[in-house]
Amino acid sequence: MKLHPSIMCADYGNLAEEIRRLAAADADYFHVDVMDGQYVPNFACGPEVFKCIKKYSDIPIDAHLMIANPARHIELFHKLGADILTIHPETDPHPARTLDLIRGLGMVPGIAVNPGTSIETVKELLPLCGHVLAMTVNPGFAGQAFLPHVMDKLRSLSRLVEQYGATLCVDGAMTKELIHKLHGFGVHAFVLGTKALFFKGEAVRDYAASINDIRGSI
Ligand code: S6P
Ligand code: MG
Repeated sequence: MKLHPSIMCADYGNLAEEIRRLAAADADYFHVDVMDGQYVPNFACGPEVFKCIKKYSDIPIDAHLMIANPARHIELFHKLGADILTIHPETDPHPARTLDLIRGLGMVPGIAVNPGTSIETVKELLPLCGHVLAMTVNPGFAGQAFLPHVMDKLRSLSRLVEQYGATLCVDGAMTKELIHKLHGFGVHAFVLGTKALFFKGEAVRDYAASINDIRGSI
């Protein structure tokens, strides 16, 4: 099981220390949400965040591009050290070409599947992906409620993604309980946000204890 803490949920006033503590807590990847205020109604995680992660840890980066026309910026995110690079195919007129470009640069190409997107719409792209990010909230914000209608899709998607040898990762409103349930459906990677790791109101969050607790529950 791979756990991907979402860096946009960390304490930005203390980012270097947050990165060090998450790395020491045995996170598998840093999930970095890049938002452009155009494709989604929010802004998040520019190049400085990537540089900070690289400076303070050697944990690989899973970059989730919520930006219009992602093809324009693939080389930039390669230079910034992304290991997995996920695009939203509906923002790109030629997603198949962009996924090839990502693979050609040595990164793992990924697509995100929104709660309102059917599997049929993205099926042709699956053979080109190493990573499929199933959204269980609408992209744009952390801290939203889990959308239960996505559950059925996750079941079918997990079978299909496995067939193509890619990894299915679930993003949005994950809790320890949901992770347990989805693991039973064949999902093996999870983005950890406000409900699984970055709890509000805790003076110092114990990342190692939360991550151990999630791993132990499987
Ligand atoms: C949402 C974004 C996510 C959030 C993630 C974590 O647009 O793609 O990666 O950061 O959802 O937050 P939460 O609170 O939903 O678990
Ligand atoms: Mg994300």
